[in-house]
Amino acid sequence: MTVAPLPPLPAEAEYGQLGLARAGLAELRREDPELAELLDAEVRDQDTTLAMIASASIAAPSVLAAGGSALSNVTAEGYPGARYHPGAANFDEVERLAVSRAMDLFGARYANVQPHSCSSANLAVLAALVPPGGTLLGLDLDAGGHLTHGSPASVTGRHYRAVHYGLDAHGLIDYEQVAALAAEHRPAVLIAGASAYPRTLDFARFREIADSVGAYLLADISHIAGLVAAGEHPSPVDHAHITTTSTYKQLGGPRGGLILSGRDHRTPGPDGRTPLDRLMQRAVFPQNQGTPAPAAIAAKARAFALAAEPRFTRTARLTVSGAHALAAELGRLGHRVLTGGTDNHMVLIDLRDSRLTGVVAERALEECGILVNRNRIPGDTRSPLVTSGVRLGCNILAQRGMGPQHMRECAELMHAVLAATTPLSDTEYRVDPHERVQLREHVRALCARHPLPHATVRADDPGALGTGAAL
Ligand code: DSN
Repeated sequence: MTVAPLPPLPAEAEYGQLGLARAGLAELRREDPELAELLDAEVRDQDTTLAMIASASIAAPSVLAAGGSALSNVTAEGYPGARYHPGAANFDEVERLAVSRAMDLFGARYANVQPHSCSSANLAVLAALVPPGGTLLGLDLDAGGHLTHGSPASVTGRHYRAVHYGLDAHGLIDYEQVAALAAEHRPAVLIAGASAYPRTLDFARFREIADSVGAYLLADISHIAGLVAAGEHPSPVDHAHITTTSTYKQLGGPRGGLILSGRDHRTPGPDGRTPLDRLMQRAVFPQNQGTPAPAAIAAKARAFALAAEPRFTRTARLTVSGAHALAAELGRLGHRVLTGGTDNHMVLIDLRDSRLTGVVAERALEECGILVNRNRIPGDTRSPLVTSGVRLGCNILAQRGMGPQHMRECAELMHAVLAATTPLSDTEYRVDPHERVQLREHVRALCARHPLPHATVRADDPGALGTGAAL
């Protein structure tokens, strides 16, 4: 049989990911303008909106490119060097890179980069460490905990006996109560972590309590992972047996999760023999997930590299100092700031003294181009869809280069929107139309002065893709 000569490779610049990205975006524009326009609109909206969502950050174009890369086409269950499918040579190297970068970034001795989210990471960890029907102890959802920390709305509150600790009169974690509940209920796992808690977590204290009852300590740092990586919040990695995090909230990574372990990585699991690192490997695959997401793992590798750079550390510092200033400015304007301030990126506002509910504040602010999210506050009697508070975060403001000196303007803008809002019921409201137009313009101008990094690509940039759409 005669084999025809291979056609020449395409020009260097167009071959590989760059060629794919260009071809993909051109194809989208040509064949699916409706979708292409929505993707472009999203880039424009993100650039012209003041996002203060505490659980969000902006991924760099290279993270988005890795996440949309040809690795998406690889199906390979298992781990590097031990896959259940062929064709994983590049993916093996990418996963090894992601694991070693994650360990370096967090000073960990074990990392698993396969969880599709931190929720799935938590489910895997709990399934490995808590027997069916066993007890776990975590922060109450209403006090700022997370669904997967034993909420009745999650399988973690149905398949386990979930006990919850709460906050003291100042809105701070009540470590005495944690210790008392641990002694009374002897949980298999104690969870340290929160979705809406603006203060520093004392991981050493949590570990002492876990040790006093023979529990494993799971630290879920989804909301503060960037601060931990940058040294702006104490690290739990050598205090907790296992640490979990999502990779998008504060790490500028793709949607995904991560499991870490530090000095306890060889500590035996519940069977008294299997070390925790081996237990976690099995817990993720095959016990809780099948195929990993190779392109997302490439994007994690890229995000971990960026998070190790000095620029990330500078942004993390700006995030914390900005949040501190934002809390102070909002307090000055008469808003009730929970716990009186913040130690991290997050500010929680209690709206109960105002005429507005959380959902009304959220929607009115969104109309004027400011994104915050409604949040229940301790003792809230309103439903999670309505709530009596809002949660703000400074991750994205800091990525825009906005720090303490810009927070007066941000706080005054928020205050002006809320003052221009007339509630008609718990969910209905009216924003003064004249004020709305003016405030929206003000927000747009503020965003233009502090554009998102990389939101626009210069036409003369050799890497320009000719569209604002993410890859
Ligand atoms: N856990 C949700 C939050 O805190 O906003 C989404 O990641």
